Amino acid sequence: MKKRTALGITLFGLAVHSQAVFAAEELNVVCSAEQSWCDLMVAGFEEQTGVEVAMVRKSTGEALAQVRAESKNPKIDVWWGGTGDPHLIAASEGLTQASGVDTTDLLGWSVNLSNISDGKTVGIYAGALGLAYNSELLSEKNMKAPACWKDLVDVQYAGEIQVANPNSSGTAYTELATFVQLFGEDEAFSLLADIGKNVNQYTKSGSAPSKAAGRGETAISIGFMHDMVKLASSGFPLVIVAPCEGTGYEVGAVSIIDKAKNLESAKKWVQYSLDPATQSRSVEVGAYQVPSNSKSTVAPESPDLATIKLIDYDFATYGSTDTRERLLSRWDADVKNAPKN
Ligand code: S7P
Repeated sequence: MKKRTALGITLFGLAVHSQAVFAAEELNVVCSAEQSWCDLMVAGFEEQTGVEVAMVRKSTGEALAQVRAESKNPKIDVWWGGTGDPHLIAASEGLTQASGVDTTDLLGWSVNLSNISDGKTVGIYAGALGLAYNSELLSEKNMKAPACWKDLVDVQYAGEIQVANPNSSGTAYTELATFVQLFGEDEAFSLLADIGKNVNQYTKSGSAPSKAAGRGETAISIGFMHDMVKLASSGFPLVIVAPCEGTGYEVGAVSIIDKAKNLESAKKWVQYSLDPATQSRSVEVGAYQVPSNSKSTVAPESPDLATIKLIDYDFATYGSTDTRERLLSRWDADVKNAPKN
């Protein structure tokens, strides 16, 4: 009887021990890039580390809203992808923490984000903003091809332009911040309101307008050129335009959430997402952003940022809470709710 008890205790001890050894590490990720890229990143990470990842895809503004709402008890460990400004805002509000990652091989625009945020976010890719038009629809409707931002106010484009809402979309916030930097705030808002007269829909997601243009549901879209390249190289009749006045760009980012419950796995993710081997895989899903690690392979399809007239985008200013809140309130009042006539 005594013997059986001793054996029972030993077996119980073994069971507890093996549970501890085999309990899988976990990681909760909010991903603000395209779904196919998010899925590829998760599969690669699970394979490489054995960590089990639960991932949800959200537009950048929505991801920021979730991180803010859960600040006392975060469900997310790491936020990967999406434009850098909201990542910088999260950092300045104390919602993210430094990852301690080595930035030696990273390009200047990536390290810039890290410097502004005391290491709480870092750049993973870059991409320029532009226009695309559906060439078949344009010739069918006898419309001229736009070459500049200001061309978009022309009445010939009434109901033919689609762009996202900057409250939810990082892409559209980049557009808003770009207009303010290019034209000055008052002119930017009057231009956006005039273009708004031709807008058929403000979408939630930043890549939706170019997908709609590809399918011929709208003639013109505003968005990131790399998203347009993906559609054009899949056979959609899209022509991509770098606007004549110049344009802004994004630095996509990765951040570890403050009080992350799976901190070690989150750090592994940041490391993994900056690794040239990981970054070079983005072409597998047609993600043509420029990668941030100087040792990563740049796809030949990626828009060459050196040949595009880029503004000197002020990430510190446009990635601050005050500026973003003020510009979004004004956009709601002056652009979204502006009369169409
Ligand atoms: O992965 C494509 C991409 O354009 O999506 C991100 C974008 O911020 C997420 O979409 P929203 O505009 O809806 O927030 C970009 O960072 C990225 O390049």
